[in-house]
Amino acid sequence: MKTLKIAIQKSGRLNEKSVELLKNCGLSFENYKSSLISSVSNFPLEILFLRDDDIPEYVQDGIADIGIVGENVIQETQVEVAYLQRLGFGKCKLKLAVPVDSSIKTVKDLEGKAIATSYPNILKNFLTKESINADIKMISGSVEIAPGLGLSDAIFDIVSTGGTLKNNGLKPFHDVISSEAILIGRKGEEDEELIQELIQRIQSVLRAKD
Ligand code: PRT
Ligand code: ZN
Repeated sequence: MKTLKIAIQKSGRLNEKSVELLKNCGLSFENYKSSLISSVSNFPLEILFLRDDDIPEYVQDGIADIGIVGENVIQETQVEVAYLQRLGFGKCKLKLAVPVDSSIKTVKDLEGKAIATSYPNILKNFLTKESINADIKMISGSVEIAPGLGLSDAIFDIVSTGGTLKNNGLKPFHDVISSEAILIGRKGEEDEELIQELIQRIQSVLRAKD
């Protein structure tokens, strides 16, 4: 491998911290909002700026060698990638929540109910494990308004502070997974020299923060 390619989020919650981490690793690169690809001048690395949802597949398919993405996205896309390093930012939980006055109090109460989410695969796996039959309503954003509109009885969504749930008259009642940003790579390529060099640098940045 002559030049490593890393995929990071183009804009959104993980972009700034991903760029900061790479800069703290001593890597020099231009970070224009308009560019989709940037070359590092002092390390054989190219940075691809992508939608977070596409990052696991780009890594699995070898378009990028490594990537930084939320664990929630990795699990939802159901790709086979190697977890190289947990990065300690972008922390959140995927929770089940209902309107504050709902009669749904436990996971068992979801039997036969409708649940709105942008994470249908993670939810389906969870419900199967719990032996619950529920109607999964896939929506791509603003999941929190679904119960108020009569689309669903419950929601399954990302929560960090809980402020958005509260503002929409919802309360969480069950945590399904915790998530944070992860450095991923292709299985079997973990020992590649350039990847190991970058992991070493990332680990010393993370250690300096503790
Ligand atoms: O454009 P692109 O597809 O790349 O980005 P995106 O809009 O899909 O994702 P983005 O940038 O919103 O989030 C990127 C990643 O950040 C997610 O996949 C998570 O891994 C992580 N993350 C951490 C979060 C949150 N915290 C978070 N709070 N992602 C979303 N949220 C949402 C949450 O769903 C709620 O609607 O932010 C809102 C505020 O949350 P509260 O609980 O603090 O009110
Ligand atoms: Zn996305």
